[in-house]
Amino acid sequence: MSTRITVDALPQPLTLDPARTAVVIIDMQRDFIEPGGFGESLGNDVSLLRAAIAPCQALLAGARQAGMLVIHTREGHRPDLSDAPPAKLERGAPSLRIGAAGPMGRILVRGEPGHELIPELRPLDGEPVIDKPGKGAFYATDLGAVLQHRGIETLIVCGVTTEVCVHTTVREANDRGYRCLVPGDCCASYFPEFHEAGLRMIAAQGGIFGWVSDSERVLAGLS
Ligand code: C5J
Repeated sequence: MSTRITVDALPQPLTLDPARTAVVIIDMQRDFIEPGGFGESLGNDVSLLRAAIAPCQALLAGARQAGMLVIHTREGHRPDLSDAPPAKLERGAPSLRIGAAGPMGRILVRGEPGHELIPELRPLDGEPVIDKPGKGAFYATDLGAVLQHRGIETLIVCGVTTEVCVHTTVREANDRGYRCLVPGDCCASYFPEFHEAGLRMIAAQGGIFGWVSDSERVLAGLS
C-alpha cells in the first residue's frame, strides 16, 4: 500500500512520501523575531515575523504526529567570530554588529540568549538542530549528511526570512536534488513585498525552485 500523500500546491500538486520528507524550520530565533537582536539591529520591524509562528506550530504538530523528521536551524557564529567572514562582520552600525553586546547577549553569537530558538517553537528531544554560519542551511553544516542518512527526498521549508535564509536554503536544496515545498504562511519577512515576490519566484516557471502551498493544505494532505 502506498504511503504517499498529495499536497495542493503551486505550480501543481506535489505528491510526497512523509517517511522521506523532512520539515526544516529555518532560524526561528530570538535574534530575528524578538526586539533587541540581530534583526532589529539592522533597522527592521521584528514584529512582522511573528505571523509565521502559529502556522509553524500547527504544521509541526501535524508533521510530528505523522512521524516526519523535523529539523531546526539557527544562524550564528562562534564566540571568537572565526567562522564569520569579514564581509559579513562589516555590515551594520558598528555598535550593533555581529558580536556586539545587546540586550539578548552578543548579537548572532552561539550560546547567547538571542541565538536561541523562540520558546513557541522549541525543538523536541531528538530533533536535529543545525547551527549554520551562513544564510543557506547546507553551507558549512552537516545537514546534507543528516538528510542522506534518513533517506530524505522532499523538504518542507518554513521559517525566516522568506527571501534570505529560506530562499537560500531552497535554492541549495534544489541544486542537490531535493523537492522543496514552501508553505507561505509558515514563512515571513521584514518586507512583505519581498515575502510575496520570494514565494512567487519559487513556483514560477513551472516550479523553478520548488512548490508553494500553505499550512492548511499541507495538513489536509497529511490527514
Ligand atoms: C537574515 C535569515 N535575514 N535567517 N537571516 O539575515 O534570514
